[in-house]
Amino acid sequence: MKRVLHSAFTLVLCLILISQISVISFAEEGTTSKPEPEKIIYYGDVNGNFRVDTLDARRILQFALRIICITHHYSLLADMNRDGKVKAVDARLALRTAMGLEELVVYDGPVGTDEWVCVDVADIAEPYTPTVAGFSTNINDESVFPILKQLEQYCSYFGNTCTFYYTDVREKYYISYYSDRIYRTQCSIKAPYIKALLVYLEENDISIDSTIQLKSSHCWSGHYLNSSYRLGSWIPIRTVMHYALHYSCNTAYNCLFDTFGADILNKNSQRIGSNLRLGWYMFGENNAYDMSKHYLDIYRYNGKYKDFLLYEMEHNESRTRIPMGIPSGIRVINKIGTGGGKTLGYHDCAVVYTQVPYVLTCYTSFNFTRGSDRIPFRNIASYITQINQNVSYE
Ligand SMILES: [Ca+2]
Ligand SMILES: [Ca+2]
Repeated sequence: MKRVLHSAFTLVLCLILISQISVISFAEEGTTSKPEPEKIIYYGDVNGNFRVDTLDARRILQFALRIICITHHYSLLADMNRDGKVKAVDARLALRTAMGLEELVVYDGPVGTDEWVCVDVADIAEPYTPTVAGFSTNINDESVFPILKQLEQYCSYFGNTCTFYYTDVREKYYISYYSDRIYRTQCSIKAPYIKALLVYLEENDISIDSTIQLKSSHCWSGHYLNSSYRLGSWIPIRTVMHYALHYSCNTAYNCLFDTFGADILNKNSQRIGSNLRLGWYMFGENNAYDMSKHYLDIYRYNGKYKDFLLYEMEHNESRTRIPMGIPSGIRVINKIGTGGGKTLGYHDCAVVYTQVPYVLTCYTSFNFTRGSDRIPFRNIASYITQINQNVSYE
């Protein structure tokens, strides 16, 4: 959407500019008598007066937008950048030429015919127009339109119980499905928190092998750290992080959160432009769009503990959602989130290392007691991978 708006904005700006300058040049033409120009044909002269002025730029823009037709001969002259097509960029170049910002270029091609031509519809790249509510994208690469259509239809089965946000790590493209819908983060918060904490440790010269104490207030029943260590034990930070990422152990995460606090994450959220904030409680609320910023941040993390973080996220024991939708041989790091009751949330957030890697954050309110509800994650990941691998990044 952003790109479409941007190009529409550029065109409108261009039109305003052209109309304003035309008025000025008319006024000037009316008050002075210019000498007859030499009879040289230049690129951009689409009305045969041997000059390139704002009237020419306007005609080229109107032609490129399919508002008017011009003769075949003038369509050859209108191709300012000589790419074989007449588009808004040619009108912009003609305008710059008229304003003296570009050199006049003598036309050296063949003389065209007097036949009237119009811009072919196929030459205008139409943006993809979704039909399913909640679905949006800025992809206008026609080669992936059929897969986008399938993904969109697939999403329509779930209504807004499923949300996701996709972007490649260059942030050139996005696909969003209800990605502004708010959920409890569940355990998908643990990887962003630990990434922020690793930066904090490095900046404050705290060793990842220094120890923190396991207290009774940290303990969640049925979670791993408290069944492996006695209360009051001093445990290396590295080990506590391993439990939080590998087993998604709430006791381990609580031990880190209680020791180091919420600000570590909140400051990082502010830095990367995410609205996610934690208060007294170690889980927060946000949406798939904001969470994608945190996983992009994990992808971009290049600090001392990068290998540790990526290893733990690649070898965690919950790999049945997004990772199972990715062809083998492609590296995937992920962190799931699962919770029931009033704060129902069944999520997975991943970085997928395709040729141009991407982030997929999938937030849902699926019923986590049904194993079959993992399958949509895999299907969405599969569609997204095909799209990511087939769009042009030029
Ligand atoms: Ca002219
Ligand atoms: Ca052109």
